[in-house]
Amino acid sequence: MIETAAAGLITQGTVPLEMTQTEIFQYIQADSLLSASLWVNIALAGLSILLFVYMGRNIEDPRAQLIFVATLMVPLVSISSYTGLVSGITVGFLEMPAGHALAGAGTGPDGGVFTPWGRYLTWALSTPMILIALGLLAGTNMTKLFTAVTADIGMCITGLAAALTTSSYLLRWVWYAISCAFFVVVLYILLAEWARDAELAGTAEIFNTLKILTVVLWLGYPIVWGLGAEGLALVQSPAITSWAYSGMDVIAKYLFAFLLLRWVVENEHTVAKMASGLGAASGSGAAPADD
Ligand code: RET
Repeated sequence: MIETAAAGLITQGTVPLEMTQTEIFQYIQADSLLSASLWVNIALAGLSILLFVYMGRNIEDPRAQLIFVATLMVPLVSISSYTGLVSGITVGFLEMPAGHALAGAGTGPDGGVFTPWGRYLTWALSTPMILIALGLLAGTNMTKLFTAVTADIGMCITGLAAALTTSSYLLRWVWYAISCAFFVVVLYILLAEWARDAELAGTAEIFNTLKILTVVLWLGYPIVWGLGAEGLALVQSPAITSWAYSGMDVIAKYLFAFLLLRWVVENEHTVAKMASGLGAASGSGAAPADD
């Protein structure tokens, strides 16, 4: 009974059971352009971890330390994410539904489309860390931080749903639209709320640099998804799509983190002077004791 149900799922293309993990691993290694896009990030994430630990060795202010820890989590999640991808654990070949340009015509076995679903899943851990670091830098309050982080997790998980949907082409785009709606919330907080908070907190200069870098790069992700094999399939090569994500990751994660941490090291006193806790900018946090 269970076996019949499972066989049914497989023929509908719902579960990527056509290839073993070893075969997926070998598929990735055989495509040197594709595997290079993953190995490069493993190497850069490793170097970033070492560099950031070194940079943060003398930081003493708790708020600056929290920014460091959140930022350090970004390459830590990244190295795990890319190791999962390169070893084939978090990659599948999914049969696209009717209406999709690659229905039955992907590069995998039986025309399955290369789906690195681990990317979308691990973004749900790494992108909140980026936002927490940015929010702390802007002196945001708890409400805005909570809203940004939860909307961001919503964006990643519904993006994952879009990538995994094989029952209906329309439904893939419905999930995509829901994910974009969450993304709009994140963009609003970054561009409007935190930009204003950072002015009050005295961190506007570095915040604005990081805000522009973040907004411009993050906009690239839904564009790559939309144009790549999982979306409209205008670009069909898994390697090119993977390089697009990997390239954006290098700037959105490692360069972003480096710029932020370098600033925190040089301006620890500014961070320390922000009121303790969240809400430093709006004055809604507890006022520091006057003793
Ligand atoms: C998806 C597809 C669905 C629509 C939207 C997306 C946005 C993804 C973003 C990802 C950012 C990732 C980063 C990772 C760093 O570790 C899921 C591609 C809106 C914005 C910065």
